[in-house]
Amino acid sequence: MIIERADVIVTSPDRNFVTLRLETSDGHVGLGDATVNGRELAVVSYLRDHVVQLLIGRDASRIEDTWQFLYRSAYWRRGPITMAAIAAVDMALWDIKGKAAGLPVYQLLGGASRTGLLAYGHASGRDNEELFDSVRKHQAEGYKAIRIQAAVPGLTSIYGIASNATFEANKGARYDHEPAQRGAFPAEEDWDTRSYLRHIPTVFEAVRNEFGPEIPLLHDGHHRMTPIQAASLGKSLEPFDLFWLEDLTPAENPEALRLVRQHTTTPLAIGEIFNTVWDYQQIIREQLIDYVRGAVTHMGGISHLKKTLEYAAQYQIKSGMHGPTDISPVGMAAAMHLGLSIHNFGIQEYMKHGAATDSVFEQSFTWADGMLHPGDEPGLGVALNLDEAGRYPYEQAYLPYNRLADGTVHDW
Ligand code: CS2
Ligand code: MG
Repeated sequence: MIIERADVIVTSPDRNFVTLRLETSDGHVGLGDATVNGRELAVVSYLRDHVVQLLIGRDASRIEDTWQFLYRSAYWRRGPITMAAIAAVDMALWDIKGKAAGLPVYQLLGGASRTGLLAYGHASGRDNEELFDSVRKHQAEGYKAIRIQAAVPGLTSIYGIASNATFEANKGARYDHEPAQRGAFPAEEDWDTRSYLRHIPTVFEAVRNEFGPEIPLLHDGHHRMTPIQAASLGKSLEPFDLFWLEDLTPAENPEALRLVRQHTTTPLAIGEIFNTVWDYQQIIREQLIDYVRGAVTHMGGISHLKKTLEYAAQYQIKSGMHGPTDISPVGMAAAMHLGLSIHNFGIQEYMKHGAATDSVFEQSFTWADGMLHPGDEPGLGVALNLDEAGRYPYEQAYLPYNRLADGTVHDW
């Protein structure tokens, strides 16, 4: 099972995706997701210019050895670009191993630990009425757990909220900048943490009054608070029994969560921009979080995220893998196989991809009654339609950024 061919495919059906496609001497094809939202071509270069030639002629069955070789031989370790490139190779090799064995990848990882994966979707609205519509739309699509993001009075545009046109088009199932906005410069939004902290508890109170106590509710703070502000938010949301509060403080200082923990029992999730187990080491050991947000795509692949989650399991910390649409269908499939097999699965984020994306990536996962299942096709269960992929060339796109009222650039 020798790797004979390695191609990096960039396609932009609803958004940009970077996919590594490996072919072996015995005819197996393996796919890996290497998409880093807004910085896609950096990973393309890392793979095409530095990795592909190292793969040709290697034994495709040696997944762990290939991971260690790519990680340790580069000298420059960690970081989103390196770890997404390694992730793509790792995913593609698991895909090939599954195909060679005639088994879905979750069987190679130990088999199913559950019947399906509880998934959450993203509801948003400019006011409570719109937000309720968006929650109802998600419930009608089967979602049993829902992330709640709301506009803040006085702020004209904030991330995660659908504006007029977007809301009308999809009842809040997609928001502005989802997918990232195509163009040569990022859009600018505004931000004010004090207004946000005043407003958000009123939104959760209204949602609980409307939808009752049972539905698991989540919220994302997008790294915008100081530790004491984050502590205050966690405390003020305690009466509304959140499933988790995500990314409250900037990820560079994970020990900031110590202070948040001292003040609130609201469960905490972090790590969608983390790349290795070392980013998590301290906050797992000190039990400063409840959910690991890392994506297979950004955490060095199935092999490395599995190790991270097994370390987390020793501390009763569960998975909450990142799953917005910038995780490609290949990355989502990898998350589903891993999530199905580990003991400490928590929840899976799931934003549906668009029709064009689904035509490029033929998928075999199922979505029923609020639960995902990767299916039983050998490997990851995703096929890349190269003709369709070729119809959607790369287009530059950026996530937005935000400024305070006085013009200061704020945290993402
Ligand atoms: C978000 C993402 O899904 C989430 O929790 O934080 O939408 C995030 O903004 C994008 O994935 C950025 O690439
Ligand atoms: Mg997030």
